[in-house]
Amino acid sequence: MQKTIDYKGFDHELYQREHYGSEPMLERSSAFYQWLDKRRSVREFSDAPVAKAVIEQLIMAASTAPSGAHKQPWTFCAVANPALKTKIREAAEKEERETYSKRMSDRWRNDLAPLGTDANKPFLEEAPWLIIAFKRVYEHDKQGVKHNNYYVNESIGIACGMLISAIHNAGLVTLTHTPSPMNFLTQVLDRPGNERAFLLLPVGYPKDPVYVPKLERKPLGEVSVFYE
Ligand code: IYR
Repeated sequence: MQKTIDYKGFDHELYQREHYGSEPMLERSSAFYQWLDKRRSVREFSDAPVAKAVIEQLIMAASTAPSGAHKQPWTFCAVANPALKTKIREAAEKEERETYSKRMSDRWRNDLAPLGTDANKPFLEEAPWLIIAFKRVYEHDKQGVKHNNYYVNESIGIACGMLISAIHNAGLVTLTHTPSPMNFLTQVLDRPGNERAFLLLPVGYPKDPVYVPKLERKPLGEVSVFYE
């Protein structure tokens, strides 16, 4: 078997799939679901450190995500610097105070009540790392010409999902924090004009003990329709 072939003028390499019989396939699928089902958004963190080498692997895992035309239109900024975390917390809480008091509808505030969230975001200083995912809307080519990336929201959304799974796999916790508007992160982290903040994920160990809202996930019948 050839390892590489030419396909329409471009190199293609042999894809080595994983082989499972039907029983192990079902067993693995069920075990994976049950393991993912244990993941919870945790809002209270221990300040115990997490090695930079771990964060690097989490970001590499996220960056394996499929993306439009394989442009990988993302930059993950990992912040451990305490002064920067304080700056981010102050700016985020300023926006969140506006959001919770003025921008949110009563209905939205009521929907959030069971989660116990408010404008205070101590996890932005307590978690040892903050990973901020920036989407890269366009790139400059060698001549300095702008080229838009493709399916940027879909691509970075998938990458963030994979990052969240990688964090869970490491035995660490996170939550999806979405201060709105998020453009203060461009200034605080000195990002270039083609990047827009998409999602902020604090990463670390949970406070011990920690409690999370008692939630039910929708059953299969409510989230799927099968056409056979
Ligand atoms: N962005 C705010 C508010 C918030 C909104 C939703 I929808 C949530 O599920 C949780 C929080 C925040 O990050 O607190």
